[in-house]
Amino acid sequence: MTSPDAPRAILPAKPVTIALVGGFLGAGKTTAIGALAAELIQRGKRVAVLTNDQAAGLVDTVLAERLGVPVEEVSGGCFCCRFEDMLDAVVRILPSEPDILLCEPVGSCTDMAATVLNPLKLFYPDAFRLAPFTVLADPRRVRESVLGEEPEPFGPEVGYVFRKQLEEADAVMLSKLDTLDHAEADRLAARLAERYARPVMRCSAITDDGIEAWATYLLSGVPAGGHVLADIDYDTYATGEALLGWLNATVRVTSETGIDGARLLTGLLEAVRAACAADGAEIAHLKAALDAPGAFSRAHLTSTSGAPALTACDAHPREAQLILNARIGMEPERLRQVAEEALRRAAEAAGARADTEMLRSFSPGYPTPPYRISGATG
Ligand SMILES: Nc1nc2c(ncn2[C@@H]2O[C@H](COP(=O)(O)OP(=O)(O)O)[C@@H](O)[C@H]2O)c(=O)[nH]1
Ligand SMILES: [Mg+2]
Repeated sequence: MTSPDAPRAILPAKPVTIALVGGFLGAGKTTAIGALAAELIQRGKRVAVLTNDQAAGLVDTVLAERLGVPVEEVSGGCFCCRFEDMLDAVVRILPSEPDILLCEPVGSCTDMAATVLNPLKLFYPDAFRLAPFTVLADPRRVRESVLGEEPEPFGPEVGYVFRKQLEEADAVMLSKLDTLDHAEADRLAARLAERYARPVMRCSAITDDGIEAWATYLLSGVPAGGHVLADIDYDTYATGEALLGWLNATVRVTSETGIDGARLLTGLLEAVRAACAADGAEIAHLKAALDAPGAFSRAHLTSTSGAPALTACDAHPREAQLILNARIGMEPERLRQVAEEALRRAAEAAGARADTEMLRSFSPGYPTPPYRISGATG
């Protein structure tokens, strides 16, 4: 049954489980979704993925497509503000008859329980089963924004968004477990459990530690969306989001002698990182992918003080598409300059030509979700 007030009718052949995997920018959502998808597929489940961003041109979509499962992208705003676009994307993916749809909301968004989970529950009680809402927490950001043990690099309003994300989780997932020793993992998990009074799980999407237990939990029938934010201040939330500069670019890269993906991507991220360090701007997530038939490389950075994490292939294609996504505590216009200069320099150093096809830089606008249902929906 579809509720008469539902924005549109959705009637899958059988109910689809929807699992929202939230968390701040760079927390490890896309990587964890990849590991979770592999685990679910091994259990005989049909998996599909929904990616989401403020603008088109997503590294995450390319990464999700590489999982070999059906993928749809919702761009132009978060699931909450683009609820009907999210429904359209779900409808597009239904012909693949997924058992479970893994959805990654924009990492600067919160209030998902009220604006996405509750509307889904209310409007589509028979079309969807909601898996518990997992919110991933990067250990470093926990120390900064929950425990106050390190300075908050983006300022208090972004810290507010980070804490609201955890506050509405059905379960908190301490991510990047492989980067912690046992004592530190125990300490952070205990502090999170004490503060948020709900299950705290741990995982590493690199070693697969904790992924099996997470899959079992998601399929366990535990109720979802039980922690709607009662007192969210949208002005503070909007200020936090607007402090982040956003940039999505797609660039055609060519080289007669072949493109060295590792060199190009490392050079690109290093150049952006150096400019951020000079400006005192913190990187939330900077990611780039170089995509050509039979040749795929990618690199990420999740802080200005880190070194790029690179996964590169040996092939040197003559032509490739470069996708650059940056979410940085920097004015969008400055971010555009930094990215353009970094692209120019990295291409030159790699002996390649870079032609920008699309480049957008902006700050996310005030969140205006069309549906906000704060009461119990049964
Ligand atoms: N060490 C470690 N790094 C991880 C893990 N999961 C993700 N990462 C890295 O963290 C960065 C951001 O990951 P991503 O999944 O794109 O984060 P998202 O923005 O939350 O989707 C990438 O460099 C990943 O390789 C993990 O379990 N362990
Ligand atoms: Mg992601």
